Amino acid sequence: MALLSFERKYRVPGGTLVGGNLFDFWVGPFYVGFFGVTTFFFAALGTLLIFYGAAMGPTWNPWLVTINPPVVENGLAFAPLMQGGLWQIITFCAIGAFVSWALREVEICRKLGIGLHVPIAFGVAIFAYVMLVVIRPILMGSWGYAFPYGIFSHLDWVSNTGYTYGNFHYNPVHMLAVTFFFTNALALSLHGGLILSAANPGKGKVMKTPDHEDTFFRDLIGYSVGTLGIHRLGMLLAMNAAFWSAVCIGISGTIWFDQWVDWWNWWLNLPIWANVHGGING
Ligand code: UQ2
Repeated sequence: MALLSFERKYRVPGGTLVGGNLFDFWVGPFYVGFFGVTTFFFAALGTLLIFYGAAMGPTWNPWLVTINPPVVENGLAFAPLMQGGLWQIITFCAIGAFVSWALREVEICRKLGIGLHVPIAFGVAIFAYVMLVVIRPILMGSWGYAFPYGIFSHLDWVSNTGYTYGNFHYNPVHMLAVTFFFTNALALSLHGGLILSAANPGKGKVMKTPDHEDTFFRDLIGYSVGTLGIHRLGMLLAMNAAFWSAVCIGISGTIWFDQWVDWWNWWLNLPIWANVHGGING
């Protein structure tokens, strides 16, 4: 079955969360739905406001254009448009667009009768963004702690925020998140490599099967996680990477205020050696 006729077979009505069948239609290959309309609205408005902010700013250099949040002194109040108000509206549009996109995914899943794994995984990425620009700023009492929307400016924010806590690599939850990111890269490179190796056995030869994939890893390490298992593992690793990233920044400046290296003093202060002569407590 050609791809388009296959898709037409599964272009079923229903499964919408809101709006009944009012928005239950496609534009070309794209399902619209109520949340397609809201995604388009928020994305278009947010993008226009970014260009408006750029037009009001000192440069069109795409590396340097930045839409800054209000100053810290502004607290949690609404700010004048050119002093962070634009950032506040753009943030609202961004969250509106991301959540709309996730709900449009949910509607498509319901139409197809498949699980909600994709929107749930995307939800963790949205959570990480919301942690940075809403939850943490509110817990710290000012929108000024959120990051600016610009290529260089957001990198400067990450650098400054990291150094505010000494060396962020000493944040134990940052360690956990980074470990998930790296393990995710390992798992995807193993998986991508394995699939491509089975699909490309050499010119003129027939593609190999999952049996060959299992056998490769059983020969190599005595274990195959399996064709379904590798995707479960991938989802687990990716979601944990995003989740613990959100937690590691969320606890910085809200429940932990010191240099992150000082967190490890609990180790130095363990009673086994804390009061040993010549130790850190004399
Ligand atoms: C596998 C398998 C796949 C895979 C991969 C493996 C047939 C096509 C990559 C091997 C993965 C293992 C053993 C898990 C490694 C664990 C971590 C934490 C990286 O067995 O089944 O399906 O793609």
